[in-house]
Amino acid sequence: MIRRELRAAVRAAALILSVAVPITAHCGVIPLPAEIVAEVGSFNVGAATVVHVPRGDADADQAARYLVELWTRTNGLTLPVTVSPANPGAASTDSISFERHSGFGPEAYEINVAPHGVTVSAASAAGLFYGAVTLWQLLPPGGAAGQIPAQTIRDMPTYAWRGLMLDSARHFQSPAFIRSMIDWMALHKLNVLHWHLTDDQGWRLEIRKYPRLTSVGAWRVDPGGARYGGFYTQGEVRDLVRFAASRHVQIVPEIEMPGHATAAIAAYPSMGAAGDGALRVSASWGVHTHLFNLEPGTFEFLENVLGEVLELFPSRYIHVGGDEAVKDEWNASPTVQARARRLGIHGADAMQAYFTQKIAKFLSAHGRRAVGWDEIMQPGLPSDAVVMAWRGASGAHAAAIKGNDTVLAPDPALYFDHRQSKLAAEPPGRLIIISLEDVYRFEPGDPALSDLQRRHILGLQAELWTEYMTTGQRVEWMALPRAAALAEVGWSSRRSWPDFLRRLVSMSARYRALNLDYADSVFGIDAHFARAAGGVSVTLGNLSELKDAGLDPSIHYTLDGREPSATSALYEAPLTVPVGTEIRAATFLGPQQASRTWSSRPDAHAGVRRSSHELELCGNGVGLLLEPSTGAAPDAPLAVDIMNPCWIYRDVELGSAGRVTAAVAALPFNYVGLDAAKIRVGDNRTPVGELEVHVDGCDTASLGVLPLAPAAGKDGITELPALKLPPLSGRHDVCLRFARPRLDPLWALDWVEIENQ
Ligand code: TNX
Repeated sequence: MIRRELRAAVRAAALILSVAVPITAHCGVIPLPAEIVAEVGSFNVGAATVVHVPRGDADADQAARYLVELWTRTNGLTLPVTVSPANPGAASTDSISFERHSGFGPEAYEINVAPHGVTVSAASAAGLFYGAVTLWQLLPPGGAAGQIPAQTIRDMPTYAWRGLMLDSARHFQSPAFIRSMIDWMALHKLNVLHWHLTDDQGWRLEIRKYPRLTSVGAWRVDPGGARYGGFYTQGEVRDLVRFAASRHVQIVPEIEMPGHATAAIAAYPSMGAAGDGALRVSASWGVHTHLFNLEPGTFEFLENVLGEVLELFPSRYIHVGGDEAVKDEWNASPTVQARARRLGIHGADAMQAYFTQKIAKFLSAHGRRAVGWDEIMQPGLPSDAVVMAWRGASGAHAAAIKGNDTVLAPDPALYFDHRQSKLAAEPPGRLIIISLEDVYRFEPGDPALSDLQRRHILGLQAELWTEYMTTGQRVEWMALPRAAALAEVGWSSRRSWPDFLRRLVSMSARYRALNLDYADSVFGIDAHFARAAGGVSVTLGNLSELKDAGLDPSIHYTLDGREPSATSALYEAPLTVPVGTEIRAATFLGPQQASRTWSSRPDAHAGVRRSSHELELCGNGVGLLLEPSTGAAPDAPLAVDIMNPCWIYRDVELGSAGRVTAAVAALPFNYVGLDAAKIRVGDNRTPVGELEVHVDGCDTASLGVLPLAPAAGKDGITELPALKLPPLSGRHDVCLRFARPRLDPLWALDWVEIENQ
């Protein structure tokens, strides 16, 4: 009691001296806390600091130990955790105290940093935990001691659901990766891991009653002939669920139905609508047509599966998919049609509604709530079902008006399978750019909703679909730091893009200390080469976005192989260097290095060679960044529109006796559900096909072709023999397109060189 009065007095005094700082860079906290009041002085953290927790308070003890663990990992500082002394007066010097107080919201906390001590107060375990996470970030990363400016932080989230969806079906990640992901989610105060465990390409959850779901459904044969797969045992799942609870992350499992069910039906063909015993787990991407049927035995099967799911996952929410259920098989199946007639259901959409309602009722009866993709919004949807809006935000709007809870998860803004910049360093993914800033500027608020309706928006979530993310490491790159932007949108009531970028520099240092493979795209170096007298002209860039945000970035570089620092040469204008010179460069904000170090040693091809991702695509069908899975690897993934493998190289000087060389890859065409009839094939002149070269348009008579025969049947990247161009002059747009006998293989361009003597 005395303690509290004392604190109130200190606070009142501090208020006189303090200014409610706008958003300031002194705090490296992401997501930005709701309120920060700066005060006078600072608290020294160092080896003498002690962390106190109330006797018998296991939650406070856990939060305190997490703080200590984080400082050990990022600052090499390990502090003792002890029970608070009975006489609080004796504790205040050099101590950090976790305290339990009422009057806080479910995830809210307060941190008071004063020169004589720090207190972290909250009512709940989650509040104490988030207080620890914030306090961890108040100490600059790196040193084993430091100062935290005196301040009071009062914080709570805007939204309760701050999630990431991980697709473990298309590619499988190890339990160790999932554990690490839960850990770094918690560092961003993200609290829902929506775990996409089943799909056409794999069933990844052990179900004791149906062993074929994993013995058959967890394995596929990939295009190259390799068997690919894996699944999580129930023991592994229990461990992960327990670990997630300790990080205040709720795992919401997803079992897809009635579509995205190929793997399950391959394991148990009688559950399928087409009765196809020959169905295999798919190794193709896209929308498949295989659906579960509506027989009583199928619902019994699904309810038994869900029964085991409920035993494993304590989450109140269970996701049952519902997206992209193309109804061809239902429409074509006499059995399904007969069942629908008996049930008095008319039309395929009504059948899906029946499906969802039956499963949602089963979950309600077990005290859980169904979550589904926005296609579940059909007449009769139970009011406790949660709609996950992915086809834009309109599904969330409609759900809120109807009175259903909803989560914003829209494509493309929150689909992290899109690349995040045009830099060569981006791994495979979808070609549309969803930058860090795009995520940061995502607006979850919907002014058209009433207050009552707005309460149905539980929060937001980003999706990590893994068709093109073959490893956990790549998932990490695609997720970070966009998950940091997502976290700030979901948590913070105020936002500032420039300030976020400044705080991200500290956060990046923490990512490095935690060994996380994050993307530095927003700060990364964009390099362009051109041939010049005396060697290669090098242009370094990518600062405009940072400058637009009002920051003052600079690029420093070295030419002697040494690491660049803030005192290395300042890049001001394109440099000309001899061929073979090693250039190292990085982006700096003041003295702090913001990007990773970029390096290159331009060879004789630099300035002439253009990679596919530096060319324009002829159309905008389905743009992807792809790479061959075996054989010679490209420098960067290949940019290709799979509907139209065709590229434009703008404004090339074409003198006489020009030469075109190119490197290509034969990639598997493993896509379904596309309008394949629209893809031009059969226009080849030789059996394998050729790369056609046109100028001033793609429909002009081609100037010549590079036959693909030398690359046929080869893995990886193959350089084709050069094509001599007829005499030409002036600057032209050059179009390169593949003429080929069939869809598979999908020919893709890695790079092209156009030289003229
Ligand atoms: C659509 S979004 C899907 C996924 C794909 C994704 C690729 C949704 C509910 N379904 O099956 O992985 O596009 O971005």
